[in-house]
Amino acid sequence: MDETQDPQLGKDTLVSVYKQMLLLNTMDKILYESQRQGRISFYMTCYGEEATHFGTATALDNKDIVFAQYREAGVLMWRGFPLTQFMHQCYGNEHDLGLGRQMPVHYGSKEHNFVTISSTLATQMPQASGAAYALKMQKSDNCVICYFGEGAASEGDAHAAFNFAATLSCPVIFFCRNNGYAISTPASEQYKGDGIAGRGAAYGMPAIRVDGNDVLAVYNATKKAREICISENRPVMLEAMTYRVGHHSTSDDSSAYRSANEVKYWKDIDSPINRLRSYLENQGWWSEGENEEWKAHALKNIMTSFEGAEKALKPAVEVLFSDVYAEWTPRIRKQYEDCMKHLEKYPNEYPIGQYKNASN
Ligand SMILES: Cc1ncc(C[n+]2csc(CCOP(=O)(O)OP(=O)(O)O)c2C)c(N)n1
Ligand SMILES: [Mg+2]
Repeated sequence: MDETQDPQLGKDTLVSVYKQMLLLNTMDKILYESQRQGRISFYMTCYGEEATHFGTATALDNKDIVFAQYREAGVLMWRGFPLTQFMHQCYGNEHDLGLGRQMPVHYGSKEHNFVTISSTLATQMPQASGAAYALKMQKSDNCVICYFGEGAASEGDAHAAFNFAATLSCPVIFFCRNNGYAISTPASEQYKGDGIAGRGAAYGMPAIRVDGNDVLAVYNATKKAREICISENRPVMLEAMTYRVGHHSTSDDSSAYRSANEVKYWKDIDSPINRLRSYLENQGWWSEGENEEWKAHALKNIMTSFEGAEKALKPAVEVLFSDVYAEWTPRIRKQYEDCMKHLEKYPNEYPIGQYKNASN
């Protein structure tokens, strides 16, 4: 390691980062398995990409606005989104901030300046440019960070976002997680050029490419990008080279299109978690005993939140119809009334006892 590049984040911060990486990993394991057992409908793991989450999150200000794709749960975790809320969202229960209207992992939290995730690829990108433009008009000292996959970068919306941000001089970090795959399509079939960073120059943006498995390098690059964004009022393209160790989602089986050896290399040899652990151990800041203790503690906390979320009621049926319009339109009211009549007529066909009663 080049000592001059060490950001000297100190023991407390780096141990917290490492602990959260393990916590995220453990949460992924439990929720992935729970989908396999039919307890939640869907899940996406973050395995292998932990350094991109915590390297950026630690370099940002908590008021910087996050537009994420869907594989960035660690950013939200770092900002203090509680485990219970992660679980409530994946269960879509009555405590979920989105009231069960989204698929699992589509988190959002106004309190944490984390805009709700949308499944439709790249829609967050022009929105991020717009939000950055708004920050600029408000003469704010904050910026926007927009996470996207190298696959999403092939969408038309990505071009619109880059060009608007560049021409309107908006303070936004476009953070590409280049994890090698867009579901089953390898990066080698997605573009012929040199990845995503190379596109920065074409849009008139400074660009940085970084080792996305090195949390300290991601921190340094994000810190620099943020500085440029805010002091010069312009977008920066940041490409983190990493690897998606897990399947794309629970709807995918990646053994159909990549070798077990390829995955093993990134999982065991070049994992961001192992790299940070070596750093901590070399500093004398972490030990095997502490590791085991923390893993057990993390699992226990996750299981407690998990069980609580599983037991909670589903949201009231009524919320299927609310929050689209400030006031219900006659058509929505009619749909609501028809739905309630239907449920009254066939009480045994639906598990209505699992749903919160609108009146309680
Ligand atoms: C507009 C649109 N097209 C296709 C899809 C289906 N889809 C979901 S994720 C994905 C791959 C995205 O890959 P990438 O952006 O590299 O992100 P990663 O999953 O690797 O993190 C595709 C094609 C979608 N959700 N939206
Ligand atoms: Mg990808």
